Amino acid sequence: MTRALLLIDIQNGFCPGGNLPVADGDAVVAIANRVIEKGGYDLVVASQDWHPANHGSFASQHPGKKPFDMGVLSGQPQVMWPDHCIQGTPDAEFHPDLDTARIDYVQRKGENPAVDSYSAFRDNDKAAITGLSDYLKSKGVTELDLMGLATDYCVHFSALDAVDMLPGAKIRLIADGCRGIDPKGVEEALAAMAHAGVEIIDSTRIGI
Ligand code: VGL
Ligand code: ZN
Repeated sequence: MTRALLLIDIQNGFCPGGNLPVADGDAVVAIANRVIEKGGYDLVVASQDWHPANHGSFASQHPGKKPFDMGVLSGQPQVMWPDHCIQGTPDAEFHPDLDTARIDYVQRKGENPAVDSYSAFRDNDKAAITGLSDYLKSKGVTELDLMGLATDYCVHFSALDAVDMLPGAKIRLIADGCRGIDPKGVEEALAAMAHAGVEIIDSTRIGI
């Protein structure tokens, strides 16, 4: 049994004061640190939203669009986001209080301006994968716990891809270690993850 923890996008950009803040997003940092310390994981991995300044998910790249309008990217409906997590800026850094010393592998994503990548495992159009599934398979990961930001976007699609791309592995969502953008979206995401076979747990179950 090889147990891994996947921390999704615990970055300044998704915390209060960031460019795409998730309400109470910074509340997940203390939970992440406790889970890292007490969880007894063999591996800790983290994803990092890492966009070029001209990323096609940014409303700023689409004349007439405002942040949170709908548009199209790579042939799919796409939320037009405010500019966020631009490579090399403080907005893209991990939250300063996150215990990054324990992170074994960082998966950057969203680098191709022509497609968004909510999932840490592959682009939204599923055409290109990141290195994360190969990395976790090379380590023989049989259990993956995940948590982070945002529940209804990057956590949601990372969890579904984990089920799909790590066949046979047990996937668990640490629900209290996540915060979302839209309450209705969070509810739907939790239902979709549970339906896909993701076990929904509470961080208080970790390390006791
Ligand atoms: C995310 C929207 C755009 C996320 C990333 O981390 O959930 N959401 N980019
Ligand atoms: Zn993004």
